[in-house]
Amino acid sequence: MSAAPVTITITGAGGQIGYALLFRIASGAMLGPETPMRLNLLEIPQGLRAAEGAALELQDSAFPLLARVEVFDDAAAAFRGANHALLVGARARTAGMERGDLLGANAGIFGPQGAAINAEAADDIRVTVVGNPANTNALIAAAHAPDVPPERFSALTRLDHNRALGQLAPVLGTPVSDIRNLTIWGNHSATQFPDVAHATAGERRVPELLAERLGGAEAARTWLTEEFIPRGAKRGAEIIEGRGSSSVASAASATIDHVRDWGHGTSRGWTSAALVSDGSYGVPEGLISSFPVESVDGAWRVVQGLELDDFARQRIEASVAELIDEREAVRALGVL
Ligand code: NAX
Repeated sequence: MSAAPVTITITGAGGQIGYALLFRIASGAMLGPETPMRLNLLEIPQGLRAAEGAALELQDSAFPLLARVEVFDDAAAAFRGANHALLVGARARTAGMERGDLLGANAGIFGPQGAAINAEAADDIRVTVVGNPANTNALIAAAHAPDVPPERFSALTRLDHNRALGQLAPVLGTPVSDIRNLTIWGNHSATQFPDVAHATAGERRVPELLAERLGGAEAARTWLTEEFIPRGAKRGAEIIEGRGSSSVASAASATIDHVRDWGHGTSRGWTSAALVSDGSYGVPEGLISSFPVESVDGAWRVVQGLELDDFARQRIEASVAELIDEREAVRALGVL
């Protein structure tokens, strides 16, 4: 272990996902077993004690890769020299809160954090936004960081991707590790479109295998539209119903997968991530939307040239329309 430590800033580190994430990062699951790290935990005053408690536990875990852990309530100090920023802390919707209020409250978090990243982070900073509404929060942060190349901003749709894999595997009768080239398109919200049209399981095409397993192409289509897609869209609520709390460990695990693949490359087909659109697949330039992505030499690239049928186009358009609405609402607040 001779490399210089990598600095990782985690916002909302005193929250639930933060707690599930920190120990996996420190164990080396995200950047690999050879990369020492410094962890900067950023919280607001109400969350500081929890973050400090987590920092004590990190110390008590004696992770060999953990060179230092510090807790901050000042964004500029927390992002100083950061190579990775995991923006987890966000303002949750509370009873009676309108969408505009929610977007505005989060703009008040992600705008200043974007500006602090712009001013303080290392030149190779990579930003992963987890806090909801993740796509639009990433858009706001990127807009406040004009010196950071837009492709260094991403929002997490890997949890949606992993959920879709988890749903498909038992129906296909294959392990998740055999399934490749599934895509989550659009927004990390109920409008997201999980697309299996290009997916494979081993040597087989997923649509064909589904038809075989479910008793025909029509039955497979019905399963996709009436079970698979709605269940993915409502999975967060299903978890809340079971656990009494939103997804935490699976969200942390997906964050680890996302950042690991970004740095180390996608070796088993493509995955899904929300990136700044370059206009691919008709998604308006500049929106942060989920795409099929590969990571090559430490950079995400949208997989090009996939054929989309009318059903897929309509689903993607609906989710993109929601992203456009969110962008317009934020513009109306004067944040962009
Ligand atoms: P918690 O409420 O447990 O934790 C959030 C933490 O963020 C709190 O400790 C709070 O003090 C802190 N925080 C708030 N504003 C902050 C700021 N300006 N700077 C630094 N810290 C700040 O929520 P948790 O369950 O950890 O979820 C965190 C976020 O992830 C939420 O927005 C949630 O909706 C979102 N999720 C996103 C997912 C995704 O796939 N993109 C899935 C899981 C999760 O729903």
